[in-house]
Amino acid sequence: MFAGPFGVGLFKKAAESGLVTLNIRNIRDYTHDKHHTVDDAPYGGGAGMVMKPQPIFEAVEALKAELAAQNINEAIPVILLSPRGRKFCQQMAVELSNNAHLILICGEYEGVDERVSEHLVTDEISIGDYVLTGGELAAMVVVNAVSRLVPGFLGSAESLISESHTGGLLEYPQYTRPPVFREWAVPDVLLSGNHEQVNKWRRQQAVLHTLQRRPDLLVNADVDIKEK
Ligand code: 6GU
Repeated sequence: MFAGPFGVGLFKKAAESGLVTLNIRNIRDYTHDKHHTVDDAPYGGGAGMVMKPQPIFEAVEALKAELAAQNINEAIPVILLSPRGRKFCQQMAVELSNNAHLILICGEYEGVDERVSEHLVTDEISIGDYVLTGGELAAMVVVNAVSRLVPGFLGSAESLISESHTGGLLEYPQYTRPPVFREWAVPDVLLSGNHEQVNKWRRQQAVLHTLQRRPDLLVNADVDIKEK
């Protein structure tokens, strides 16, 4: 599943240059029985299966041992992707990007033995209020959002400054050539060459778009009294 999204574009480039490394493990490789069993029926009954603690603990311990062998001994966040987790946001991506290493565990919706949450995991993350069949796509979302914040990942650091969710506002609208497309003209101010007016317009548009589409963001956004 991971080969596709991480085998193209900026991530591929960053991986090739050694800026980011993805080290994917299959939980089944850490089982000890003939059938490589990773789940079992829930105690107390009920539908679905529960992921066993042993293969998950051993997979994480193996990763930590490999890092220790490379003299990497800092505390490494161990994150369980689960619909029960804290809702992922840009602020969390920024915080996670300050770690040199992260361990992500892809849970399954039916559940993971609670001892994983209690004794192995340092944080549980969900990517939104909807249900996926497993944590893999969520892990890819987290890896993508965090990786692009690694210095050098993006071509220009500028694209990080004005993008949506940085500063709590949505990004202002962008236009490119042609100046008139199907009779829809680019706003005059953007063609004026007046950078002060352009910046003022962009700021107003960012506030306006946020008000119209995501008023919830304005509560914590970086807006002054006049903009409020
Ligand atoms: Cl992290 N896992 C699953 N299975 N579903 C989700 C999710 C995670 N985040 C949102 N929905």
